[in-house]
Amino acid sequence: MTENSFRIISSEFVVSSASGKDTGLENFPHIVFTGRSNVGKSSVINSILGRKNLARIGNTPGKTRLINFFLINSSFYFTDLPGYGYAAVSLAEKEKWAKMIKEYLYGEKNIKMAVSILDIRHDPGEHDLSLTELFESLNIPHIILLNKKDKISNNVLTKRMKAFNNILQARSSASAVIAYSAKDHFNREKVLEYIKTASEGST
Ligand SMILES: Nc1nc2c(ncn2[C@@H]2O[C@H](COP(=O)(O)OP(=O)(O)OP(=O)(O)O)[C@@H](O)[C@H]2O)c(=O)[nH]1
Ligand SMILES: [Mg+2]
Repeated sequence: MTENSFRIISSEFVVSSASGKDTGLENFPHIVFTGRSNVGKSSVINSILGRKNLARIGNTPGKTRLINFFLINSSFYFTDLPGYGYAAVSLAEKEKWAKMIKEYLYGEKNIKMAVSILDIRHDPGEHDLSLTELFESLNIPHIILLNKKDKISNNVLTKRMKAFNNILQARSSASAVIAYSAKDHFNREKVLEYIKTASEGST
């Protein structure tokens, strides 16, 4: 890492909210993290920030029910969206989550980038794909992280990257598809490059 590299200097939890509205958030860029429940959103946020337990990591899928906002380097926000697709949650609850996420994505004008998190072992589901399409239609630049890379061999990694690129080609305009591990921080520096660009993002 060179001297002038972007670094995470500070990170703090700010607020849990259904929308981020009326919570006193500053007019700073937002970087949004999305993904199915249990895919490792909170773990990835902790890994990127170099924190052990800032974003709460749940053993119970579907634990994060509100949108969690974190202030990074006193100048931009990380947004941890509640995970979707957890089977044990009622339809009414799922619809409530979908409405909350959509209202935030459509309503918040400071969103500079979305980070979609998938499990590298599993193909993306319809919900994952429709979210990347939504980002595209809202002109939100996005990257895709294939998390839990530590759980597969390098041989399988090559196959999975190919499979993802084939599936995503048709449905996604993500700027990058990056294998990641929240456990051993594989590709953290690469992801920080994207975070840097988005957090400095001109409007
Ligand atoms: N081996 C491995 N385990 C991981 C990785 N990322 C997350 N996990 C584990 O996966 C489980 C779910 O992680 P969370 O970070 O809570 O997932 P989440 O997407 O925030 O889940 P919800 O908030 O419930 O939607 C935890 O047991 C984590 O320890 C990874 O890169 N490698
Ligand atoms: Mg979580």
